[in-house]
Amino acid sequence: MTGKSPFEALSVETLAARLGANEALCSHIGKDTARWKVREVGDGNLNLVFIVEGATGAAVVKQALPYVRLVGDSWPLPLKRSFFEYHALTRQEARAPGSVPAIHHFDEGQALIIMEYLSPHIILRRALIEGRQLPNIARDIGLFMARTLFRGSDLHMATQDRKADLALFADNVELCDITENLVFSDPYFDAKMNRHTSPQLDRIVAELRADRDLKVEAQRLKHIFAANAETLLHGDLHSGSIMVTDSETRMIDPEFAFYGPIAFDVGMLLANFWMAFFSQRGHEQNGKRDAMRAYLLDVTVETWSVFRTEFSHLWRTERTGMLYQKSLFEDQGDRLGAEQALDHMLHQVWADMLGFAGVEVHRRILGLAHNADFETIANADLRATCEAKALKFGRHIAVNRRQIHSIDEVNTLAALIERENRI
Ligand code: SR1
Ligand code: MG
Repeated sequence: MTGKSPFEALSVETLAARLGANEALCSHIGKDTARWKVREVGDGNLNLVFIVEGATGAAVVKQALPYVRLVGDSWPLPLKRSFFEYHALTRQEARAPGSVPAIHHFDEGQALIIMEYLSPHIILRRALIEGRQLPNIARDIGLFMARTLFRGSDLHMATQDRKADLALFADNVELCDITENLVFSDPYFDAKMNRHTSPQLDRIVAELRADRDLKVEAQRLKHIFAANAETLLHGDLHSGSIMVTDSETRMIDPEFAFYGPIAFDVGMLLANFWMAFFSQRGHEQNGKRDAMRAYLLDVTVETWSVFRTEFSHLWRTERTGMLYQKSLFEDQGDRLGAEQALDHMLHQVWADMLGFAGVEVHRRILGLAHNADFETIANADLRATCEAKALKFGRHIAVNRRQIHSIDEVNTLAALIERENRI
């Protein structure tokens, strides 16, 4: 199969015949296609994902479809998202080595990426639902975010390189459009594809849609998302985009990559930890999850702390871009000036991060794309109780983001809301 043949979706039945001559794949798994075993394992919203095992190894073949898999061909989506995913992965590997799967091959025409099969990794979201406490995720993800977000910005890059990249990723229009609508607007009106646990959440949903302060804040955040082309984002950094073992963490699926605000990836990620926290009450069939809840709040503290510390370290050691040049500060003996600018920047990232986290919580409960943390709670009343608390938390941090000063403050609030008896 070459990049010149017309696009055709792979299937379990056709994959070996179509990729049997692919040198990169054969070199990793063996060229005897009779021994290949193919499984389709994609459980995301958009793409096909195959695991192909051969005599000498295994690999993942990920292929974009010309539509949204979750919805069907009534919602077309360009294949070029695979191009953005490939280019984002190569940049993430350069900026945060070892944090993403190795790429074996990219075929733009067939919108497919052949990459390293991560085993025995599982999706982080699944591990958190199972109540597993992974020791390294806060450190690994905090470092990943600081390194990719700092090194993809004008704080570090040569400005001509950053501008070329900005132009390249600016074409990821349709995936940005998904985020712009699904995250920042749809949850706050009666959008066609919305759904929520009903009737249990009906009253709360009506209250949120009538909440002027919340809607204004959500639109302010959308404005920042669309207008603040600060760095190359992962763009969809939730716990379903991270694969883990007890000792390893890898980020996957950056097809939503584009130039946006540093705070977006951080907020989306922390929102998913807070949702995992609020969902634990729904997963207590085999025992209390008090320790898991404490662990999840600790993870938010450590992730933010690692992100802040590494970002500050890079600010002091790798600030080679055209922003806040050393010639204006350190080179004139004004280290304090550089520290002051860093403080201002981190303060802004903090406040915007809280806002992005708040709306991410809302969209996962009120919009089209829900998450398994809540969805796997079979008892609808119990699910709604967990969701209602998360909604309340999300509203508070989005609207009050400029008045909240520490992650301990946020977590004290989360714990208070989680223990409330009434919703
Ligand atoms: C129609 S796509 C819905 C969601 O799935 C992806 O993982 C993104 O989070 C997107 O918002
Ligand atoms: Mg994805």
